[in-house]
Order: sequence, then structure tokens, then C-alpha cells
Amino acid sequence: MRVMVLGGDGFCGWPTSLYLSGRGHDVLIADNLSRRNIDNELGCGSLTPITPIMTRLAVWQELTGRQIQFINLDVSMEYERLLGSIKGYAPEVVVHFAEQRSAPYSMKSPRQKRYTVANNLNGTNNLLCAISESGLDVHVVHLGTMGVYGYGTAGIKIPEGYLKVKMLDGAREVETRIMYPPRPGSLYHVTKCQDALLFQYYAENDLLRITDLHQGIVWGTNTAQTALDDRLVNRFDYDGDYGTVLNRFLMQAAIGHPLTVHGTGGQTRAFIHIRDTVRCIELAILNPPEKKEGVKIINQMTETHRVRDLAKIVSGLSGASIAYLENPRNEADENDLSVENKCLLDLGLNPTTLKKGLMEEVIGIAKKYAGSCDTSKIICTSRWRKKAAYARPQYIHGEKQKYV
Ligand code: NAD
Ligand code: USQ
Repeated sequence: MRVMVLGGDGFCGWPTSLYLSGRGHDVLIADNLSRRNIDNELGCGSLTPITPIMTRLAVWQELTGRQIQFINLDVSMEYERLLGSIKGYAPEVVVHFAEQRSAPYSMKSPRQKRYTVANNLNGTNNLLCAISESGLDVHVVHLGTMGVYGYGTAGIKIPEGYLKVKMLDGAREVETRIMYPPRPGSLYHVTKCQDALLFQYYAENDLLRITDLHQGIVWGTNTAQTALDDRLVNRFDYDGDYGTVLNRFLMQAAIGHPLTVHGTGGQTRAFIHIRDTVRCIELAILNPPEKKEGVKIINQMTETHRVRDLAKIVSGLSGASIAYLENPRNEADENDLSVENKCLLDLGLNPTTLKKGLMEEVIGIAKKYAGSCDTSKIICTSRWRKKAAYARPQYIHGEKQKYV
């Protein structure tokens, strides 16, 4: 298939582009390299030394003979170029990763709040509008988030996007199907909820075929393809804005830093390994919805874990101590999470669960590049509310400690 990957230079997009290319699909990456610029803005980069995009592509071609094309394009700002490239390349599928994806970054200050909303919503609307305008039948596969469901304890297994409900009109009951009520926990998550409305609208009005993958937290670094050569290595974010919880813990363990649990660590989240992410995306590409089916929503996660349990597992593997920090976010102290993920399992996904071997592999990568770690960037300094305290350790293994 001809696949256009928006955001193909990023943490999920790069390994997906290589995986799809390796599987025989023709791939065109469109990315404005904004994530690399945000590294400069934050004064902190990937722990793994990522090479420039043109080097990455040349190495891939040298090793496999497969060519991946690249255009530097801002999906949210350059509508005419986006439309031109869709008409010119005529993709059968567009995989849409091109959004600002960090919740803490989206809460940092008015500038980042406004950037996240403008970038993500204009990008998604531009893409859908351009596909409609092109007249081509292009399947959009979007990377959404489990976070659209919110993290209150739902009391039910979270279904894949839609809820069957009974409405009461006096004594009369009417059954219907509605989108699961959105409950965003950050401005970044707000954009994903609003994306969902855009998808619903364009699927109904313009009959676009759209799959929205509600993905959990991605962990791990390399896939078989990015591990082929050091110059293809995937990015590894560990800082307080972009580093996600499990990869952060694994990196912290590797460098002997206390594991930074927010609050009680009672938050339960959904997880998926990067190797499963790339497989799921191909499964979604190969199984598009029908034109009038509406948006196909799939929960892209393989297991759920409580943050403090993850910390204990990583501590058990590595001997790292655990620091319980004041939580910089506005989130429930404890939540349960039970999620339906039948769609991908039925399509043939064989999940990579959080096995000791893989966790050690990530620790191995973190140890190899430990010298690049700037420990001053580890603690999360973004905060959800003005008066909320910055993350500061309260106690480590029961004892109050001062953290510098
Ligand atoms: P990332 O920041 O590493 O990659 C995003 C890529 O998109 C970057 O290369 C960036 O330069 C590009 N981009 C951003 N705005 C753009 C624009 N306007 N025009 C062109 N390119 C643009 O993020 P990621 O971790 O690879 O996440 C990709 C997608 O998957 C995001 O939409 C995110 O919400 C979703 N997701 C990620 C995770 C995770 O744990 N990483 C979990 C669930 C969902
Ligand atoms: N947390 C800690 N310690 C840390 C970092 C995080 O306790 O050092 C806690 C957070 O407070 C939160 C949980 O771990 O309760 C998850 O945080 P995270 O940064 O790993 O993940 P999150 O902010 O939810 O965002 C990430 C991706 C985002 C994606 C989302 C999927 O950055 O793009 O949409 O995971 S999900 O969480 O399922 O919504």
C-alpha cells in the first residue's frame, strides 16, 4: 500500500515507518521536525543519540534497499502543500501521528497551551479537509489516546469508543449508541477529545474512512528495524515533560536515580510496547472501516498497571529506591482501569507483555547512553494548577529526604 506517515520522525512514527517499509509498503514521511525543535526549547534531548532524518533514511536504504521519501511539512500551517502532497502521492492510507503529545508540556505555560491546541486541532482538521477536497478515497489511521476516557474508576470495562445506553423519556426507555463520554485530564488530552468530534463529523458528512486508535502509554525503545544499526535508533525521552512513566523508571534505575512516583502512585494506566504499536498500526491499515460505517475506534493497549506497582517491579529488578513526590498533576490519587481490547486481539495481535527480559533490555539501552542524561531535567516542573507545588520528594522508602 502507499502510506503517508504524518509525524514519521517521532517516537512512534519512526519505527512505524520502518516497519511498514520493511513489510513492503511504500512510505512517505511528512514531518516539520517540531519535536526536535522542542528538544532545543527545553534544553534536553533524546537519551539515545538520534541522527538527522536524512541520515536515518539513507541508512535504511543502504541496509535494506528500501526507499522512504520525506517532506518537511507543517500539517497545521501549510494546508496547500498538504493538499498538494496528498494529490501528488495519492496515498491509500495516512497514518496521523503529527501532534504535540506531551500532557505536561501542554500545561507548562500559556504559550505551550495555545500551541498544543492550535497545532493539534488545525493539523487534524487540515488533514481531513484536504482528503475531502482531494476527492481521493484515503483511509486515515489516527493515533489517539486512552486518556480520552478519563481516569475516574468507570465501574465497567471501558468499551472500544462507544457505549450502549438506555435513555429515559418519562417511563419510556430508548436504546442508543453514543461516543464514550470524554473526560480529558490535560489540554493535550482535550485536543484528542476534540479530534474525535472532527472524525465523527467528517466520517458522517464527507464519508471519510477513519480509524482512531486509542493508545495507552508506549514503552520500550527499539523495534527489530530500528535495532539494525545505531544510526536508526529510536528516540528515548526521559525528561519531566516528554518522558513517559515506565521508560522514565527504567532510565532512572539505570543511572541510580530514585524512581519518581507522583503522589501515592495509585494511578492505573494502560500500556503497550513499541513493537506492538507498529504491528497494531499495520493491522489497522489492513482492516479499514467501510465508507458509511462511521469512525472505527480501537483500544490499542495490551495491559494495565498501577504506577507504584511498576515502580516496585523496576526497583526489584534493579535495586533502585522509590521516591514518592508531590503530584504536579491534577489527577485522582487512585483509579482502577479495566479496558476492552478485543478488536486488535481478534485481528491477530499477539501482545508483548511486560516481561522481565524486555524491561532489562530497556535498562540496557539506558545504561549504554547514561552519559547523555541531564539529571537536572528528570523532575517534572510543569504543573496543572498555579498554586500546586512543583514535584518535590516527600519521602524515599519511608524517610523524608531533601532532593536537589
Ligand atoms: P513525538 O512527539 O515523538 O512525535 C510526533 C511527531 O509529529 C514529531 O516527529 C513531530 O515533529 C511531528 N509533528 C508534530 N506536529 C506537527 C505538525 N504540525 N506538522 C508536522 N509534523 C508534526 O510523539 P509520539 O510519542 O511519537 O506520539 C505520536 C502520536 O501518538 C501522538 O499523536 C500521540 O498523541 C500518540 N500517542 C503516543 C503515546 C506515547 O506513549 N508516546 C501514547 C498514546 C498515543
Ligand atoms: N507519573 C509518575 N512519575 C513520573 C511520570 C509520570 O508517577 O515520573 C505518573 C503520572 O502522574 C500519570 C502516569 O504516571 O499518572 C502516566 O504519566 P505519563 O507521563 O507516563 O503518561 P501521560 O501523561 O498519560 O501521557 C502519555 C503520552 C501521551 C499518551 C498517553 C496515553 O505522553 O501522548 O496519549 O500516555 S494514556 O496515558 O493512556 O492516556
